[in-house]
Amino acid sequence: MRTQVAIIGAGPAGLMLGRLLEQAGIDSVILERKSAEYVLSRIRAGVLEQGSVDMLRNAGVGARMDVEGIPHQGIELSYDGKNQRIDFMERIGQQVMVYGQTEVTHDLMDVRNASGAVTIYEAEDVALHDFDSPHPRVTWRKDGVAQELTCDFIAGCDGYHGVSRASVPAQAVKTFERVYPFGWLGVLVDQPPVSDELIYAHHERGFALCSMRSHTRSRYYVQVGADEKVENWSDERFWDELRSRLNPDTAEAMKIGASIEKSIAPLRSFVAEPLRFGSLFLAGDAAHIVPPTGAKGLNLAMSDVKALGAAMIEYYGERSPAAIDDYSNKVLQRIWKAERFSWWMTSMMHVFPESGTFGLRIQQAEFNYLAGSVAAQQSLSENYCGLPD
Ligand code: FAS
Ligand code: PHB
Repeated sequence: MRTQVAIIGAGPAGLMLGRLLEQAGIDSVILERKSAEYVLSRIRAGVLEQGSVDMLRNAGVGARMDVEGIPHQGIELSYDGKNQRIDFMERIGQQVMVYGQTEVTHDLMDVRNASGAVTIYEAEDVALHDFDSPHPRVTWRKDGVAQELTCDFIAGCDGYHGVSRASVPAQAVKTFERVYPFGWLGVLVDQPPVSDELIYAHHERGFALCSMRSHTRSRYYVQVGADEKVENWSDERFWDELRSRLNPDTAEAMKIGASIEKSIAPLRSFVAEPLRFGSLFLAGDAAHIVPPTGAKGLNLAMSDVKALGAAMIEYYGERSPAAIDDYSNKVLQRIWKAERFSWWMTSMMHVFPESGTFGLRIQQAEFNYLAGSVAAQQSLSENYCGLPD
């Protein structure tokens, strides 16, 4: 097989990149190790920055989001029972869109299927070859039959545990990582959200988040130990723990029910540098990971492929390598700013037992400064709603 761009991974990064290239008449093949059903079964992000909303609309994939998505003009922070609303619209005149990653992925899959572009699901043992040359190759097995794809570029959109970054010689890539001593236990439930907006809560028992997917489906999280196991958490235990971390009125108003999904996500901050290795480019979670506190993960993946897609379109259109040569430096600027914000929000809102009483006072001071400062609320707002590209 032959294509212009081989894309590894059919998550939001790979699918959006494929769409941007297809709109420019550039051929791509996506290789995904799981089935489409499995990819859609993973419950991930819930909040889209305006930049991601614009990308979906410009890619002709925004119609369902514009009907089912819920614009949000602020969030609620709850700190040991004290509430503080951050009004994005009042502070910076912007908003975000609540529309689940599952739906984004579904919409991107549908438009790719309709275009006839090739996506190979359940591709086994994907391997990257000769990306240090202008003639890279990808091999895999499908139904036991060995396959090969030759291409001009490989886009590694295969997430943190993917094969792309792992294929780069260790001495060629520098990694930066912080692993947090806790994870997020998340529950999806078909009950109306407890609040019109997201509630990020700090409590001495741990962080909690009240989010949603629609007016009838909610998404809730509690901070749990890094070694916690989901099988230790009955629905009843989860609801009791969640409500114990929220202010009494919110806890009282919460509508609980049987979980339709329950999982624990580990939290880490991670960046690989650089993000280009000859004909191989890394984008999305293959390149970086942020703790979900700042709702940046999916949005960073989108901004990565916006830059990578534009660079590849420039290369094929003008035969200019300028933008592909600048890709890594360009996106790393924005990646590190999102890493900073996600680390900052995680540091303020979670319980870090090892930080002691001094650490707790610093967290309280951080929140009190935020509650009393328009400038601080503007800063949180512009980071949460999305910094400029
Ligand atoms: P993805 O991981 O989504 O997609 C990579 C794809 O590559 C997958 O489909 C995978 O199967 C495939 N792949 C992997 N290895 C392969 C191989 N060898 N060959 C072929 N294909 C391969 N972000 C938020 O903003 N908010 C959240 O609440 C949030 N919650 C999260 C919870 C969890 C458990 C995880 C893991 C992440 C969460 N994230 C969240 C971040 C998440 O949304 C990512 O940022 C987003 O999925 C990034 O998209 P991709 O880069 O496309 O990577
Ligand atoms: C979610 O709805 O899954 C969600 C929302 C905001 C976050 C993290 C997760 O910061």
